[in-house]
Amino acid sequence: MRITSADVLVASPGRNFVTLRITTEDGVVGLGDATLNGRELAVAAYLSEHVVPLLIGRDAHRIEDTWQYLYRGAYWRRGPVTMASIAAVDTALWDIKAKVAGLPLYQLLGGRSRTGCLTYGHASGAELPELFDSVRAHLEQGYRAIRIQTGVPGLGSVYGVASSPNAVAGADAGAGGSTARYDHEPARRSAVPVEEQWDTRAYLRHIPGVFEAVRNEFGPELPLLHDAHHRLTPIQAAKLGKSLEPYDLFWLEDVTPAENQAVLRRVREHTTTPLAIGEVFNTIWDYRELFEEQLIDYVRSPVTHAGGITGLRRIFDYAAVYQIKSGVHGPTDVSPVGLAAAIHLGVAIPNFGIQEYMKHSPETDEVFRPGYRFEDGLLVPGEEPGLGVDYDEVLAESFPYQAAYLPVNRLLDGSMHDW
Ligand code: GCO
Ligand code: MG
Repeated sequence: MRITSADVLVASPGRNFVTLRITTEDGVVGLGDATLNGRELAVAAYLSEHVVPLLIGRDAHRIEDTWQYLYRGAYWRRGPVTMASIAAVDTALWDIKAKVAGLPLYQLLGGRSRTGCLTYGHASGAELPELFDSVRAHLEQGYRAIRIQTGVPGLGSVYGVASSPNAVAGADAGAGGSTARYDHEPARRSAVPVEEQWDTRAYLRHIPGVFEAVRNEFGPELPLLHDAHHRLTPIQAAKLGKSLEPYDLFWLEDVTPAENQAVLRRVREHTTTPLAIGEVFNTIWDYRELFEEQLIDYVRSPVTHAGGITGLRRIFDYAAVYQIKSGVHGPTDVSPVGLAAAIHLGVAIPNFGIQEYMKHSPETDEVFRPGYRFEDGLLVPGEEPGLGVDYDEVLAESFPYQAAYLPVNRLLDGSMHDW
């Protein structure tokens, strides 16, 4: 089954997405997500200049061999641009194989292990009353686990807090568009990144009180999560984990910058708060030390950035040896193709933990027409063959790419900090 064409589709229905569409000689079409927030065109160029020419004429059934060919064959390994490109090819080939088999993709991954993927939603508010309203709105929508992010006194806009408390969850954030939402969409449409301010000591003073208030309001049972977004030193992270222990978090995410795996040892020595990391990782090698020393509890990599179904499934199998579970990254910058792939993988693997779910904008869903459903707090894959996503190219063309960036962070003295 030869590949006859591969198209790199860049569009901005609500936000920017890069989608790879592979077509075989029999006319079977597979989709892969290659979106890398704020660096979309780098992946699009890597794909169209260096990957698409190598795909034409290859046997679409040879998924593993194609993965190895693109990974080993580049000589220059790893990195988000390379691995997002490999992920897109891999996901599209799995989509094709499942369509040819006439089965939803999860059937090829071992079949269903569970009804659906438990999700967590993003509640946020600059102040507590808005945060509580946001938690209530998520509970009404059926979410059974909720991420908590708030403003920090003295700081302006901070990571994780939606632009307006009166917003409707799931409405278009527009990556800088006008409609606000409860969910936090950090990318902004502009020629240069927005600059935010950060003060770690103010944050560390504020956050335990927020969780105390949320527990007092919503009780002990609701699973709560929090994202520190790579901003702390090991000892600050240890202190935060310890100070949040009374509030029984489901996880504390990305406490330190992810490059240095060894610093998690210090954090782990001091706290029993479960740790999640890996949304910026892209290969199994990024996890080796963390798994073997059992320094984390949840794996955050998405299909889109970690080499596709093939790459991420290998990571999950390795994690399972150490009782570490999945916690797949599912922000709005992972397209419905990437999310569908995560759902198929999530219902099949033995060590599923939780799936992040922020809901895409209506424009995004109109272009991608995903077959998955959100029901009672779970994401459930559709039963159509393949991934169950159907890209409307004509509609997508009415949403051309617009430059958009994630913010950058500066400390109060003006120096750059991790965002
Ligand atoms: C999350 C992430 C996102 C990222 C974003 C970057 O936990 O969902 O931290 O909010 O910042 O995906 O592109
Ligand atoms: Mg995160």
